[in-house]
Amino acid sequence: MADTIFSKIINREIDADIVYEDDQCLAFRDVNPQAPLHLLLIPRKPIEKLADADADDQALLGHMMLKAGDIARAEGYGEAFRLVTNNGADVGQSVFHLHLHILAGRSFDWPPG
Ligand code: IU
Repeated sequence: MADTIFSKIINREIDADIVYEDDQCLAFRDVNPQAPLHLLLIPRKPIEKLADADADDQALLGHMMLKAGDIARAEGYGEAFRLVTNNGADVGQSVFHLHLHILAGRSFDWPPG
């Protein structure tokens, strides 16, 4: 997988406002927030998108889902947040390192646009 801006954030080659990290993942504030809370939660492991994860990644993905809730709670939005992952350019993925958008702090439409 090619290096992305997110691998540079993981490697501390560029700055980001990191709000959480552990040995498997980290979360930082999106530079172009779409809601009062807009974080990106990424695995340290370079996986381009969700569909490229495999059975070996089961524990990692479960860990990230649970951490997303923990992080939203720590940010004060534990009862109402949205998780989004764009899987592929056709649905809006622009950075090809798997990431969960954690969004909260306003109402959201359904279905999403
Ligand atoms: P997407 O699902 O791949 O479209 O989301 C990529 C997100 O990464 C998007 O919300 C950008 O604002 C965000 N982002 C960032 O936070 N920092 C960066 O340096 C770059 C993109 I490039």
